[in-house]
Amino acid sequence: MELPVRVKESYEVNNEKLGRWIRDVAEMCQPDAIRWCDGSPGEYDRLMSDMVRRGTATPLAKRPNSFLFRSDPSDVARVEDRTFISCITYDEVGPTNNWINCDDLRRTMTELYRGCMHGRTMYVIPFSMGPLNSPMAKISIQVTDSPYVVCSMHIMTRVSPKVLEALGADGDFIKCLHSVGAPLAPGEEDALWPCAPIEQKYISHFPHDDEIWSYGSGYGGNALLGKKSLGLRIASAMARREGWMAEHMLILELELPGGELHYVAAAFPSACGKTNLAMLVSPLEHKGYKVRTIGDDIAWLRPGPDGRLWAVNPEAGFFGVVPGTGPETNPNAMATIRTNTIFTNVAVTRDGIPWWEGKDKKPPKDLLDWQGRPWNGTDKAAHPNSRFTVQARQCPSISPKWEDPQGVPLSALVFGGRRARLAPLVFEARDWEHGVFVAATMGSETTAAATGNVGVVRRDPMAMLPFCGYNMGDYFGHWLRMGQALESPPRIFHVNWFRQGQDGRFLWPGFGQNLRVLLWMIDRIKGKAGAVDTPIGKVPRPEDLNLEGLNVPDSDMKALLAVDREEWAAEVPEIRAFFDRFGERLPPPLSHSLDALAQRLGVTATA
Ligand code: OXD
Ligand code: MN
Repeated sequence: MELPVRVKESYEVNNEKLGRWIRDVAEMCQPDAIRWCDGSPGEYDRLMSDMVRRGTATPLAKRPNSFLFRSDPSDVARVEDRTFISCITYDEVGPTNNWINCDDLRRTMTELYRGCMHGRTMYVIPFSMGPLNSPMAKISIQVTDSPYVVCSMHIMTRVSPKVLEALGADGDFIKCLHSVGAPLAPGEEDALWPCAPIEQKYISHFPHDDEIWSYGSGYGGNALLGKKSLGLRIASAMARREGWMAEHMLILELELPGGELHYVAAAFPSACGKTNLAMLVSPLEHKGYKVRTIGDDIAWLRPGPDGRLWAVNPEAGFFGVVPGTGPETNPNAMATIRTNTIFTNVAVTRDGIPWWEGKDKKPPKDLLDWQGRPWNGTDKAAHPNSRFTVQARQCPSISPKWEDPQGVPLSALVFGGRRARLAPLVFEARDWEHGVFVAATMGSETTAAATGNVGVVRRDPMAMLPFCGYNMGDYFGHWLRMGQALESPPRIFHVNWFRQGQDGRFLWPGFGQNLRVLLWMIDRIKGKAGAVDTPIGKVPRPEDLNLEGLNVPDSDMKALLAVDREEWAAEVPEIRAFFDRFGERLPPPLSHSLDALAQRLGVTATA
């Protein structure tokens, strides 16, 4: 069939599958125009100027080339309830994912997509996750009707005509289809943040087809499909097929005095400090301990020919939570977002200075809140899930290795949650299998990164609960198998920066001081640091940590490292109940690890 508008604009599309897909999508969505994106600064500037003219974007003062966007109040976070992994059978996606049979879901969404781009331009974005010259790179095409998404994809991924060259005439690509789901009638004025009502929002993944269909939201992980949808959900399913892993992890580089380098990847649930840890400023820099950033959210891991696990950051930018980012908590992030940054849902002064809780001690006068209303001084001025979008290369702590096509070899994997009680500051798993058990059973209090209740403890295995593209029972099995494929696997640790005293005070200063915990890990790996064996794993004594110059009272240190048998015993039936949800898909070694934990704690392992 003939297209309603020209498909080819700036370059030839000689990949037949791509041409056909774009034609089919255009026929279904019926945009007024189609534009192929080239990822150039000129394209970014043109789209941004257009959004400023229409009032969607506001230029910020004193921050060159930076803009404020305000989303619709109904569209402020990932919508986990409306996120689907769609295969033929429920068993393939398992109990922790939302499932709809793929044919049914495609039928429902096709009806929504029909004519959904009326009055809008359809942008075609060729992008790569991972440096294009990396063996880990994945080529993808996102179609979207949101210019905000195009600009964000410029920052977060590698958008370039070179991607089409790499695709060639018959290469395969991951299909990412996105629409804000708000067609315009002729002459109808557009909303400042068009989106669809919640019951029409769908973030759907078809792992068998390497395809994503997102409808109705323009925000973050719902709409920037390279990130959670491709980088984690589709990638995790591909990784299982291909023998690698896609994980919700930051990657950092740790330099020791004398220049020895170690790489650490760490998985924490959303809004639990991955960006802060990745950009940590070393309090022991004068002693030669430095930290540099490789990535802050996603790690693609594969066994290297040397038997170690190698990590690549597939993203090109940071989509970070703004509140809580300040000169003390994360000076590197503050420096990163001084220019060329998109801010979404922060507060702003009347003269255009952005503001958020945690930026500085006192809010300025005359503040407009994230919805543009005069701030009432009581509610949050910035939305708790307000975000910055900025290129990684702007980060002062970025490592020269961050775009290495081979990635970096990992010394340690770290898992952690937000737990007011229970989990000590740090402990080490006995071996890979026990580490997989520790990671599979980690719990964390929920945050504002997803819609729903905040502060409720939920099991979030490997921080992947919302991001695993297949049955998590099988995912645990894949983790166990990967360990067997590694001759020198990274050591596995668990941390909790958020433990509180009886008085509700955080016991650990966190942020830069987390370096001391990383140093203990490296010393453990080198056989240089002590630890006590406890039922949950190996825990340092205060004297095993480098606490030089740090002012944490002895009683707090003791409380931070305490393992309370009764509290842990209470976890056992909860873990058992969680495991039971996977039925026969639960790998037996995990069940055995639970039995062994119960035995060490002196309790029985039944629910
Ligand atoms: C994110 C998230 O945006 O985890 O990184 O929600
Ligand atoms: Mn994340």
